[in-house]
Amino acid sequence: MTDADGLRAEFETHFGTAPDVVAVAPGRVNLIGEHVDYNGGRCLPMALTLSTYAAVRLRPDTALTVRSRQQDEPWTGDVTELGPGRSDGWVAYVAGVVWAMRERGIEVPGLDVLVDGRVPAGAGLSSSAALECSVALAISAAVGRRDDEAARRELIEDCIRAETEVAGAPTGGMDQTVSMLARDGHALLLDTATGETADVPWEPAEHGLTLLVVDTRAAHELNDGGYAARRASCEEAAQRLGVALLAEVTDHDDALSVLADDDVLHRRARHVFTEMDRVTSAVAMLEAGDLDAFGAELTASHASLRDDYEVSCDELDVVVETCLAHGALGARMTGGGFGGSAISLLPDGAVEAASAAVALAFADRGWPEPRVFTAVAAPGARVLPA
Ligand code: GAF
Repeated sequence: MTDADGLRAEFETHFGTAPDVVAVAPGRVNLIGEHVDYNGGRCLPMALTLSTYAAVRLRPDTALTVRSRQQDEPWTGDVTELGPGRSDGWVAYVAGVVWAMRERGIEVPGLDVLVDGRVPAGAGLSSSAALECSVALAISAAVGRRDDEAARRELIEDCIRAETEVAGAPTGGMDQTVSMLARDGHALLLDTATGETADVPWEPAEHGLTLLVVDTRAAHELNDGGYAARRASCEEAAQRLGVALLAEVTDHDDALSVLADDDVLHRRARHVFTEMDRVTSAVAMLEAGDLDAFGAELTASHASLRDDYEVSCDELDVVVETCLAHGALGARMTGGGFGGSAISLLPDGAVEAASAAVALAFADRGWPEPRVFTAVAAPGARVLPA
């Protein structure tokens, strides 16, 4: 039985009939371009095979029932009474999407929803975007909307509103965009200033390399203040520099001298400026097939996130140091930070030893065993055939 078949069967058990639509949407890792999406910069995420499934059935009334295979209790409400402050926890991501779609004028009636989240929550792998995007795409298909890039871009905006306005995590949109638009075998180069995207081939196996993901299991939340504080610093720096977004600054040295009197703002802005430059070099290195140089950009990104942006933690630093000591071409934390996951680009033959060394380093420090897996670039969200 496939994951989708299992979900359909469970949906029928709970709701008495089959779902109208089942959709799936992936989590992600970001290869490079961290904390630049809310600054108008470019980032390079890729979708994971780890995904969330959503089964949806339209109702003849306005009742909304949301169930999760990972939660015991269902949540019930009414689609006419959703919005900021009306739901919390994991339900806010689902109810938020329904609210945002209705706000946009889509006639979403009452719904029965069952989700199956296979992206570990709190791992910095965008379980929330996977949840939002699977639900949004399933509802969109169920109400008979077309599925093309323009429609998906509207759904991305709905998912971002769900996350920022209903779930209360002031995130930047990278995760929803890659979950909706990723292509198999490619990373997605997203220019957050224009919304333009380009598919960048990501096939490290052709170079004898593997991308390793390590979920440190160190707590990671995007709506507990640290993330918002970083975003606020960037906004303050932009204001002092007279621009709307830091990506608009053309003379970085000059801007940094303007911010020199405020050590924190100076370092936050320096991370953003240098990270935007690293994305440009990293993409050029990838296109040139120079994975050694690409890896060096990853490691430099980590140092900047650790020292200037201060969003790393001991667990992430230990993963990076251990992987580098075991032959990684590059390694860095990925996603928002404050815990969560790190990525490492390793020669195929070094993966086993590096994984074992990371596990040992964690055990030595009395930390929970990390979750370690290899990742290929997977496709974005899709509706599954009935
Ligand atoms: C999280 C956010 F959701 C993204 O929007 C992005 O800001 C990322 O942290 C940091 O690059 O994943």
